[in-house]
Order: sequence, then C-alpha cells, then structure tokens
Amino acid sequence: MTDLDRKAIDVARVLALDVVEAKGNGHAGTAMALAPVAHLLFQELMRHDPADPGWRGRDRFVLSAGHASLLLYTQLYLTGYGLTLDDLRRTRAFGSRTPGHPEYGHTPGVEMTTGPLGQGVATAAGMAMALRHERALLDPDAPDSPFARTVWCVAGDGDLQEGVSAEASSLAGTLGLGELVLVYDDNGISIDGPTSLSFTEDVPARYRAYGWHVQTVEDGEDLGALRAALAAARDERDRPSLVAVRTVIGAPAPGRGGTAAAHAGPFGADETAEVKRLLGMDPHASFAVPEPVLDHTRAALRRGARMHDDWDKAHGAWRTAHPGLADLDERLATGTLPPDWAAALPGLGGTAGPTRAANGAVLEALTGRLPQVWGGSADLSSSTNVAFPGRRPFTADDPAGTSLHFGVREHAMAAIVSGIALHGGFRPFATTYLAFSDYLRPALRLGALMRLPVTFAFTHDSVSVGEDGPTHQPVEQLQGLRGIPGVDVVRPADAAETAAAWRRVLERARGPVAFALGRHSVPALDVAGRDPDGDVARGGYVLADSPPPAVVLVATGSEVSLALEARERLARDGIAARVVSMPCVEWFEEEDEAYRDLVLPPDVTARVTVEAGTAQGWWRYLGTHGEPVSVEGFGLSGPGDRVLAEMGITVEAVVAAARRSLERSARTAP
Ligand SMILES: Cc1ncc(C[n+]2csc(CCOP(=O)(O)OP(=O)(O)O)c2C)c(N)n1
Repeated sequence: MTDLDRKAIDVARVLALDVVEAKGNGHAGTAMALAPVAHLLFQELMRHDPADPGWRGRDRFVLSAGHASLLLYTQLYLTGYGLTLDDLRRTRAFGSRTPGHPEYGHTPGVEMTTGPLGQGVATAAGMAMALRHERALLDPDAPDSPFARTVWCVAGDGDLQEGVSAEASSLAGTLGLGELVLVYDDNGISIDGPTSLSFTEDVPARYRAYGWHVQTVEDGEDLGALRAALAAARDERDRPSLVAVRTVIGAPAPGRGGTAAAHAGPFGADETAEVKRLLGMDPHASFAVPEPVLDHTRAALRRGARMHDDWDKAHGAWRTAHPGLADLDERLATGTLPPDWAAALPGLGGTAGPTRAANGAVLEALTGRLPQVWGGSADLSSSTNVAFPGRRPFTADDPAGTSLHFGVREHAMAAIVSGIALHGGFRPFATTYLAFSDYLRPALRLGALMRLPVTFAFTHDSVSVGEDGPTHQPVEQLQGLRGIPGVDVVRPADAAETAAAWRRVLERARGPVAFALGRHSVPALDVAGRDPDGDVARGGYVLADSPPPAVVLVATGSEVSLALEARERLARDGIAARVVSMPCVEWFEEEDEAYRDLVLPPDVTARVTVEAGTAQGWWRYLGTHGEPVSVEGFGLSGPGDRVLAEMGITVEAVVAAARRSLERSARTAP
C-alpha cells in the first residue's frame, strides 16, 4: 500500500462529500467511511475489468446499502468504468448516469439495483448459488477453475436488520456458499440515531450460528487488517464469510462524524473544508483529483486487462479439455436456449386436471432437458408440484443439483432467483401458494424493476382452496401482482394453456412472470378451432362464440369453464354470449387495438368478468354497463365448492350478471 493508495482513498472520500455538498442532498457518510474497503476491493482483491463490465470471469460486487451509491460511483470513476467527474457532479440529477440508488442496466459496473435494504444481501446469495452451480455443471473438479469467482456484498445495519437478509444468510450457511463474502459496515448508526435504540444483538455470533466464517476488523481504517480479513474471506471456499468492520460514519468530519447527521445531507461548507484540511487537501478546492492519483487508480484497467487475458487463456484450455460442454458453456455465456428447446414441452392438449399439475409436468420436462431451467419451492414442493423424483437437491455437497429447497423463506427465495437470473444464462423459477406471494413482493418488485427473467408458479390460486380457510385463500393477490409494472400475471384455464404460456415465457424473456395455478381439477377446454400456442401468446382470445354476441364473458383460470357453462345456459334462453379466455392481461394489452377490438368488440357493452379474486383491474374492460363476478372479501373455512358457492362464484351468478349487464346496456342503447 503506497502513499498514492492512501491519497486515492481520501480522494474518494472527499469526492462523496463534495457531491453531496454541491447537490444539497445525497448520502456521503457511509461512502466516506467505507472508502478503504472499496479501494482494497476495486484495486486489489476483486477480479474485474473496468473495460468490460460484463466479463464472465469477473467477481460480482453488490452494494446492498444502496443509499451509499457514491461509494460505488467513485470507484467506477476512479478505476475507469467510463463514469466521469461530471457524472459524479450530476449524481441524483434527472437523466444522469448516477441515479440516487444504483440501477442495474443503467450504469456500467452496477450488478444489481439496490436501495430497498436487505435485498442486496439475499440477491448476492442467489448470485453465489449461480456461480457455484455453473461451476458444478462445467468444471467441478479443478481446484483452480476459471469458473471460481466471488460475490462481494457490502451491507449496513439496515440491511442486517431486514428479515430478508436473515433468511438468505441462514440458507447460505446451510448451503456452504463459500463464493459469498459479506462486508458488514458496523458503524452503530442508522437514520433515527444509534443502533442501540433497536439493534443490539451480537451480529458476528448470529452469523457464526448460521455456519458462516466470521471475522471482525476493529478499525475500518486499518488497511492491513482489512486486506488480511478480505483475502481470508475470499479464500474460504466452504462457508460464506462475514467481515464485520467497525467504522465511523462520516469520519473524519469533526462535528457530524460518528453521528446520524452524517447519514444524509450536506455537511456544510465549514465541516467540508475541515475534512479536507484534516486530510491534507486544499480546503477550498472541490472535485479535486490530482493527476498522479487518477493515474494510479486507473491502473485498475491494466490489472483488469491482464486478469481478463489470463482468464481467456484458462477458459480456452478448459474448453479444449471439455469439448462436450462447449455448447452448454456458450449457451450460458450468451443466455440462449438450444434451437430445439420447445421439443421439451409436453403436449398437454386434452388433459384434464389441476393447472398446478400441468405446470409441474411442464417444469419436470423442462428441467430434465434444459440446464438453464432450475428452481424449487419454499418448502411446498409437493403441493406446488415441483417435487420431481429424478432431480437432486442443490446442497453444499452437490451444487450440481437442480432442485432448490429454500425452506420457509419466500422473501429470500424471490431475491435469490433474481440473483440467479442476474448471473446470466439461467431461467430460474420459484414456487409457493398464491396467498403467500405477499411475503416475497418486495423482491419481485425489484426483479420487475430489473426486468429479470424469473418465473413464479403460485398455486392454490383462489378461495376454492377450501378447508385451509381464509388465511390460505388468496383474494386480492392477483390484482396486487397485476399492479406491479413489468410483471406478467398468467392464469391459465387448463393444461394446454399452461404449456402454451410457458412457450411464450421462455421464448420472450423480458421480466418476471407470475403464474397463478389452481389446486383443483379443471376440464380440458376442447373447443374447436382453438390454437393454444397462438391464442395464449396473445393474452386473451375468443374461446367460444355465438356471432354476433350480445354479451361477452371474460374469464381466467378455473373460472373459464364456469363461463362456458353460463354461455350454454344463456344460449338456451336465446342470449348469444361470447367467452373470452384471458390468461394474461398484460400480453393482451400489448396486442394492437384491432385485435383487442376483435376480441372485445367496442359496441358490445354488455360484459361480465369472472375471476375468483377482487375485480379492481377488470373495470378497464367492464365499462359502465359491465359487471364483475368476483370475490370482494376474505374467504371462508370449508370445502372449496361450498366456499365458492357462498362467495358467489357460480354459473348462476355469471348468468344473472350477464342479464343485468344486458339490461343496462339495452336501457342506454341509442
Ligand atoms: C426497506 C427499506 N426501508 C427503509 C429504507 C430507508 N433507509 C435508507 S438508509 C436507512 C438507514 C440504514 O442504516 P444503516 O444501514 O446503518 O446505514 P448508514 O446510516 O450506516 O449509512 C434507512 C432506514 C430503505 N432504503 N429500505
């Protein structure tokens, strides 16, 4: 460690301070205190190539404490990722490359979007699982494999207070994820004041209890101790590592340093000048980066290029030695599926049964054929139909296993599959009951923000669950999920729709998909002229018609067969009804207006929607004459059929709603 290294650390500290001072808002304190850790990682310990942020041989860096974005941005500038001093000046400005919290896909070198505390820790665990799994698939035996990489995650008190980090850390311990290094910024401060107000447990002891390799560094300015601990953490390959580092937030600011006042906001001109004076810098100069310091830090580019070259050679040698794995390697590197992948989809036309079983059949086939598709459940694998006899669990000893057992940890499960997707190449899935999707919503939302190709299979998708009662009966979840931008909610009506939906999901990876699947048997909708693949991909389609229709019945999932029955009853009374199956509103809305008008003719204003959940979002199709058949309160305990009847999800209710809608529409007809 040279004098220039120390100067570079202080320059990074002061840059964070200057940005917040100039902007009038932002978070400098933690970026200042962790500057030594970041410098060691970006200059010495991490494998990365600033000239190629997507390099496959790189380590991953996740800033779980996303508010400290300046910690990352200063390193991305100093090491040569393409950020400029001007980008730093524009931190938090509209349209800047340096938004308030790091955003994946927006700034080169940002591996995930962070800000909601705790998510980064859990997603980093998912990245570590993906690294480990990829290595197990491609190069399990070599001690010094090109596929051996590390995930470095920096977290604060807030991250470790959040439950999702505890869920993931517990699982990471069980799985022995040696690829994961968690640097804990133990500064005893959060927004409301000292952590003694609300966070007094012995964190290292907790992590030891999880089975982690735990080290503490008493002084975050002690570069020797930091380096030794971080290197030991990296070299521990059988257990995840926690490095708890004691720091002083905002140090060396004499007034705000070490207090909650250093968390956010400008330090003020006097204190900013004092920090510079204490660090031996010109107190009147802002954004000052001495040329020798920048030359020194930009050596990271040469270091990265060397590592990259070495890795290319090692990877080339590995390829020569493993010709049989070249295709999989290429597919994982490029995130593509083999051209004939769809042959793996089972033909499920004419199959009756619960859609959760159809989904299980699809996933069993896909996981058997495509190494890209792997996943599991939060301790409900037999209920969500993903307990496949031939698949081995992913464990510490067998990381090539493809069945993921998350334990009862829905929130971490969703963050972990995001991490697996962020690794690239994989198409992970996660399953639980629809009612428990609320437990994982924040991670799903973040996955949607990052447009990650993750698929959730939520089973037990309505009050028809029955005997388990209202706690287990989803009511508002379907609309709640549809309310998250970028999430496609798919509720197939039968086995054929389920398989067809999966085809579209795998063909067009573009963001999270949430399947809602039934526990109870539904008939196969063998309607003449149906083309499940084509129809389902359009989100909504005419399933049965009596042209010209007087009323349109729009239904999803298990309620589609109810609508078909209602149509027959209405026909007996001389009322022409059309049934539209709408497995995915988001896909339907992407179709052009001409198609949507073909399915839902604007002049047919008598409309009924049928879905065993709240109607909220359906009003977009109902207009002033339409009427939903829906569930607007919590469910009831009892047999599913009885509960459905009590809640008004019946053929009779659909017929009655259709008649009322027709009357309304006739009354106001021109
Ligand atoms: C889920 C979530 N809740 C609340 C916040 C708001 N928030 C941002 S930072 C912070 C305090 C975090 O304290 P700590 O991790 O100790 O960070 P430090 O003050 O040391 O920078 C809070 C409550 C958030 N970003 N995410």
